[in-house]
Amino acid sequence: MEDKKEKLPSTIINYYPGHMAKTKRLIKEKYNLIDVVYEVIDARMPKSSMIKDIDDLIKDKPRIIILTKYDLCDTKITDKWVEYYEKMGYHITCLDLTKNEATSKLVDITHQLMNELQQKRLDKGLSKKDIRALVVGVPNVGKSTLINRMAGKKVTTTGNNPGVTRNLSWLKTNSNILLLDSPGILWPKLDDEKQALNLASFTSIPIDTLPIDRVAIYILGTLEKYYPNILKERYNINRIDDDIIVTYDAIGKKIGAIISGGEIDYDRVSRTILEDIKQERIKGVTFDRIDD
Ligand SMILES: Nc1nc2c(ncn2[C@@H]2O[C@H](COP(=O)(O)OP(=O)(O)OP(=O)(O)O)[C@@H](O)[C@H]2O)c(=O)[nH]1
Ligand SMILES: [Mg+2]
Repeated sequence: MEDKKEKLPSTIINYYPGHMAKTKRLIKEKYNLIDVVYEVIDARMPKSSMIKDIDDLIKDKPRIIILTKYDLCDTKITDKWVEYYEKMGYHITCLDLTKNEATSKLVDITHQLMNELQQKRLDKGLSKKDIRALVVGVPNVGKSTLINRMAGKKVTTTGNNPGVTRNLSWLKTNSNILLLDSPGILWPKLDDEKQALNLASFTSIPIDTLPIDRVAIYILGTLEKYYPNILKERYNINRIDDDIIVTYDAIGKKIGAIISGGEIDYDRVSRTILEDIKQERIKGVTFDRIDD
């Protein structure tokens, strides 16, 4: 365990599969058709799940930031981020997409933002147009789930893994808004270590992109720092030791991750921690902090 910790790779992660570059190219081709951009981010990582070079891609198009998975976040912290982005002048809305009524506020904001454009058309004697919105974001944040909600039925595939959507496609909703679903995108070099670890913690990059124990140790450290009670309750441990390995051992014993000779199966402990976030057994957490 200790050995592995010392052999950490450099913090630059080259995870940028070809389909992401292709997606950006296709978005640029469709740029002129797009009226508004829905930038979907995960409420548990309001900073880390923002696409780094998004401005290059969408330039001056009107943008609405959508924080999904609001049901899984620490609302106290995430609400501070919402205020922060609002102060910066962004339009922003939080959604729990497990609930049906979720998207009506977003529809209202969209039509408000498009009011001027529609009015110009009416002034010219044209009819109102269907609004075309690009739905964009890092992998697995809920872009396709949002579209299905807005369509009121399953029109695009979803799944709890990064890289489920593979093509760009226009999909109809009930509210005069056409949505362009797009595959999750990142940028060529994930050179911010904390951002990469957050993306890995919440399944926005594949599990094998970073060493799994590196991610699990980061999750444990973050839970210890901000959410010790969630950590204690989840693994039924009474106290948290300063030495993270002691915590690892305690969790290993509680979940029965023991290999022959009574050693702790650290790999299994790491996988369990990641899986517990993925399967929503650890929730009520937000890892990004404004003053970090
Ligand atoms: N609890 C909860 N789960 C959500 C929410 N939104 C999406 N999910 C889940 O998140 C997972 C990913 O959703 P998708 O809609 O496939 O994500 P995506 O952004 O389209 O992902 P890619 O196409 O892989 O980039 C699925 O398991 C969804 O059920 C939400 O608001 N709350
Ligand atoms: Mg998708």
